[in-house]
Amino acid sequence: RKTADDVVGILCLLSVAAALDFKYHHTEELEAYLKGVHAAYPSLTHLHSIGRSVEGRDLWVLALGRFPTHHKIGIPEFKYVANMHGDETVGREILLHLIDFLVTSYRRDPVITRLLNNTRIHIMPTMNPDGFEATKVPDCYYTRGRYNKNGEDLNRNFPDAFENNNASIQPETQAVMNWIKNETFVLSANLHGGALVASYTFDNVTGSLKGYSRSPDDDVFIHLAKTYSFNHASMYKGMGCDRQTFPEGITNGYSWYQLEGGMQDYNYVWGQCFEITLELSCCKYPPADQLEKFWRDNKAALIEYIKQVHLGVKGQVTDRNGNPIPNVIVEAKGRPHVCPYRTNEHGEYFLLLLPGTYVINATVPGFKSMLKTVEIPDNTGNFSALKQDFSFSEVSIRSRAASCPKTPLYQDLELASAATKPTLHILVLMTVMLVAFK
Ligand SMILES: *[C@@H]1O[C@H](CO)[C@@H](O)[C@H](O)[C@H]1NC(C)=O
Ligand SMILES: *[C@@H]1O[C@H](CO)[C@@H](O)[C@H](O)[C@H]1NC(C)=O
Ligand SMILES: *[C@@H]1O[C@H](CO)[C@@H](O)[C@H](O)[C@H]1NC(C)=O
Ligand SMILES: *[C@@H]1O[C@H](CO)[C@@H](O)[C@H](O)[C@H]1NC(C)=O
Ligand SMILES: *[C@@H]1O[C@H](CO)[C@@H](O)[C@H](O)[C@H]1NC(C)=O
Ligand SMILES: CC(=O)N[C@H]1CO[C@H](CO)[C@@H](O)[C@@H]1O
Ligand SMILES: [Zn+2]
Repeated sequence: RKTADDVVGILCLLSVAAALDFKYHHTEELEAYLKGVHAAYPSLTHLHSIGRSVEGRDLWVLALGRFPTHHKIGIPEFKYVANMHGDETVGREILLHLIDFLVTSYRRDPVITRLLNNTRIHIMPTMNPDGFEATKVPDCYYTRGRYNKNGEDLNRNFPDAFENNNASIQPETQAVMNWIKNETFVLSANLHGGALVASYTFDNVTGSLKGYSRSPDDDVFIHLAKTYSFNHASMYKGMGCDRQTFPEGITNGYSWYQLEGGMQDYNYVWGQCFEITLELSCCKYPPADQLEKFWRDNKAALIEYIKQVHLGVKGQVTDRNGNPIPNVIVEAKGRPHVCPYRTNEHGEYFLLLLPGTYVINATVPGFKSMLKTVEIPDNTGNFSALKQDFSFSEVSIRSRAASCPKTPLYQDLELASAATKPTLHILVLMTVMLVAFK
């Protein structure tokens, strides 16, 4: 059943597809492409800038989904961010091809249709447009274009959970921090180049831990990283680059090398969002004639990874009258986050968990916790996490907003005394876990 709209859509689609060849898209071409996609698919996409770079370039985000302009209760938010290091360019281009693939597959491919009907996908092709434009001579190894215009490494620029990060927060970083605060992101990946591996949190540690910096959700992170590496054409083989090897194509961030102020730890600790870092090419800025192969090698992995946003359990916390309660602490027993995960303004929570039996604990401080045992199936293929709502028997109860400081949480632990900090036992537990798994 073809309507006039469809025909117009297809014509636009052809022109958009024709415009997207395998080459590098500089700022103007990138903007033209994103605007063209939005014009061709106005009800499936939402294009907005979340801020500006030091040199005033827009930080574009294209949101895709059945409800692209706003959050819908029960629909998880997913994001991909690329080109944070301006001279690492593969992610920037393959995200444009991912956009093309998603919009052209909607209502044609049943899996992509269900994915877009049940997920809101945010795509930021470049977080460092100034660094990209500053890279005049493509180089496989390293150029000044890695940094933003102020010479700051954006992946060392976020507040750090372990160490006071003294770097001054850059406009690009601040924009992403505001964006993370604005949306209930559940899952994310940060696309880099210069290696071939999927790396997961933590990147830093407290104390002098050797070898591995384990988060309470280590099993989930390993699953997420493997989902990418095993759906990639070769990452899972673990060959890496330059004789560097990574078994199964994954690594704990800290095991590989320690860094402070990275975006993935920030997402996990303060953003309630599980993020991994994907290193997609040995050569940071490869010739354009290799881009088609990079897209082919990553396409299935990019899609399978998005589906993982439907792992685990989600639901709403309400009072006796059915009114949602924001800021309720909802965590799986035995997996305390250093800064406890809380419900959003709609009283929603999302917890990424592998299949198994868990006790979910919903707590409004000052009230009795509600505990529910859930059996989580392997349901990512259903495009919905298990649903488990909580209804408190009181009315009009309030939970105060999270008071997670931007100062290093783990350092606080070392400095403060147990008597002065109410949240300290969680921190202690966390640290004990970190040390115990050493
Ligand atoms: C996706 O959503 C559209 C719009 O509501 C609907 O027409 C279509 O049936 C849905 N498709 C699937 C596979 O869920
Ligand atoms: C950061 O600043 C704090 C306070 O000014 C100082 O104590 C600390 O040593 C600094 N850290 C680094 C890594 O420079
Ligand atoms: C935050 O959300 C509001 C309301 O949807 C929107 O107007 C604003 O642009 C968003 N800001 C960012 C940084 O995403
Ligand atoms: C439930 O969570 C709250 C807040 O994090 C905590 O104080 C309480 O001990 C937890 N209850 C159980 C049984 O784990
Ligand atoms: C997927 O959804 C169908 C229909 O709602 C349900 O019967 C099935 O058990 C679900 N499968 C999983 C693995 O959750
Ligand atoms: C507490 C701790 O180990 N912090 C480290 C975080 O990473 C920075 C940068 O590598 C180190 O200087 C810190 O010691
Ligand atoms: Zn990088």
